[in-house]
Amino acid sequence: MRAAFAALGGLIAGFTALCVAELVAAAVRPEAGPVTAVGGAVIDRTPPAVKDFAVRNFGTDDKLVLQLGILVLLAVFAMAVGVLALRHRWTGAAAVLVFGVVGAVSAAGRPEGRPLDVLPSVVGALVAAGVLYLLTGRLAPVTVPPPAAGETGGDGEQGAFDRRGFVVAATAAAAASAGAGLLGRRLQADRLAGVSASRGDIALPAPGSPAPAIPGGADLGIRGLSSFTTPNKDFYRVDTALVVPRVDADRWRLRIHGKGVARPVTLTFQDLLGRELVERDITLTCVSNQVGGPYVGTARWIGVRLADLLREAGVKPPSKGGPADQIVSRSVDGMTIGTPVEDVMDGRDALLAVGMNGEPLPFDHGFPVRMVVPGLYGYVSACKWIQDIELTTFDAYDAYWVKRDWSREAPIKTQSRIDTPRPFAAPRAGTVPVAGVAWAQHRGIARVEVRVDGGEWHTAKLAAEAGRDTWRQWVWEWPATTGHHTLEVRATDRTGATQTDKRVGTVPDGATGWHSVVVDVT
Ligand SMILES: Nc1nc2c(c(=O)[nH]1)N[C@H]1C(S)=C(S)[C@@H](COP(=O)(O)O)O[C@H]1N2
Ligand SMILES: [Mo]
Repeated sequence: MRAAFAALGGLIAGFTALCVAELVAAAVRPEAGPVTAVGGAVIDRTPPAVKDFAVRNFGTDDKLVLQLGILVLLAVFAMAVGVLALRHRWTGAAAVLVFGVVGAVSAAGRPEGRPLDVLPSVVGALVAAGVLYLLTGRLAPVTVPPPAAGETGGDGEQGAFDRRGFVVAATAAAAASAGAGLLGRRLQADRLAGVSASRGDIALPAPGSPAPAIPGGADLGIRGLSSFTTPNKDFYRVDTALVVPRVDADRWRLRIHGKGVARPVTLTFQDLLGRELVERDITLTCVSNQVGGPYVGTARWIGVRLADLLREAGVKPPSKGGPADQIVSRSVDGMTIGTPVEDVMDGRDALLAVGMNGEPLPFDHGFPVRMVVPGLYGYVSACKWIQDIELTTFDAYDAYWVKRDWSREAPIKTQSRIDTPRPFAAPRAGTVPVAGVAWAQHRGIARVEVRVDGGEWHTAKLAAEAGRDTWRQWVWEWPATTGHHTLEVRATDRTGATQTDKRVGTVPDGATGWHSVVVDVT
C-alpha cells in the first residue's frame, strides 16, 4: 500500500518537474522545455534508418509519438523513483536531480542550445526533488503508541502512515504544479500570439518578376488526382523542430559571409522586400519520400534571387574560380543544410522565399524566410527559418544530415506516382482513368507510361507543362476488365533518361523504382 502511494508521490514529483519547467521555459524560450529538449536530442541522434521508419510510419505525427514516448518513459521512471524514495528519502530526491541533468544536458547540447536553456530542467528538478522529499516524509510509518523508554523503534502498526497528510500534501503539490504549468503555457501562448500578429501585418509587395501563367491544361481536374498547386494547409512538412520556431520578422537578420565573400552583408526582412521579388512555381520534394509517397508538393513561391545576393557579396561559383563550393545555411533552430554554390548560381530560380501561395510563409514552412532551390531535395537546399549563409567547401564541413549518413549532394530523382485509382480500389469494368503526377525538377518531364500486369507500356497523356521545375500531371484511359490488376508507372525526363525500375530505399540520396497500385476491377 505504501509502495503504491510512493509511486503516486513520484508521479506527482515528475508532474511538478514538467510544470515548473514549462513556467521557466516561458521566460527562457519554449524550445528549452525538458520534453522538447530531450526529444530534440533524440532526433539529433536518430540513425537515418530509424528516422526514415518514423517518418514513414507516423508521418507528420512522428514528433507526437516521440513526445508521448518520452512522457510514458518519464512516468515509469518517476514511479520507480517514488518507490526508491520510500526506502532512501535522500537518494530518491537525488535521483530526481539526475533527470534534471539529462534535460539540461539535452537542452544545452542542441545545435542551437544556449547556456540559459539548462534553467527549465534544473529549476524543475530542484522543485520536484523538494516535493518528493516532502511527500515521502508523509509516508513514514506512524507507530502507535510511541515507543516506550528504552525500546528502539518498536513495531507499531505495520504499514500505517499519515494517509490523510499525504493526500493533502499530494493534492496541494499537484494543484500548485498544474497552476504553474498552465501559467507557463499561457505566457508562451501570449508570446506566440504577438509574433503571429506581426506575420498577419505583413503585406508582400507585387513581384517584379511574376510567375509565368500556369497553362489552363496544367491541371487535368481529375477526381482523386493531386491538384497542380498544393494548398498550404495540405503541403507536407518535414523537419526536426518539435516546437515550430516563431521568429519576429522585424528582428530577423540574415548574415552572408565566409570563403570568397568579398563584402559580407547582414540583411533585414525589409531589405528583402525592397528588392525585386521573383515569383515562381516550384515543386519541393523530400529525400525521405518513398516511391509513391506523399512528401512532394508544388507551391507558388515569392522571394529574392539568392544568386544576385551572392554576386553582390562578391561570391563566384567554382566554375568561375570561386574558392567555395558549398553554401551552408543555418536556421534559428540549428539545422544546417549544405547546397552546391554552382547549382545556386547556374541561372536556376534559387530563391530566398518570403511567400508561399500568396501569403507570407506559414510558420510551419519557414517564416519569415527560407531557401527554395529547384531540382534539389529539401535537406540539401530548402532551409526553413534561415538566419545565416556561410560559404565554405564540402571538404571543410558536413551539414546536419550529411553527418547522419545522407549524401552530400542530392539532386531530385525522376519519379512518378499513381494518385488514382487508389490501392485496392474496386472500379467498375470499362474506361478507368489512371492518373497521377510525375516530377524531374529542373530537367522536366517528357513522357509518362503506364502498364497493366507487366504488359506493354502505354503512353499517358501529359498535362500542359507549367515549367521544368514543377511536377506534371498525366492520365491514361484504361480499358479495364474484371479481375485483379497491377498498374505500374514510369516517367522519362527531358534529357531522355527513363526512371529506373531498380528499387532502392531513401538513404542515402533518394528512393528509386516504379510505383505500382493493385486494384480489383468488378
Ligand atoms: N530549419 C529546417 N529547415 C528544413 C528542415 C529542417 O528540419 N529544419 N528540413 C528540410 C527538409 S528535409 C525538407 S524536405 C524541407 C521540407 O519543407 P516543408 O516542411 O516546407 O515541406 O525543409 C527542409 N528545411
Ligand atoms: Mo527532406
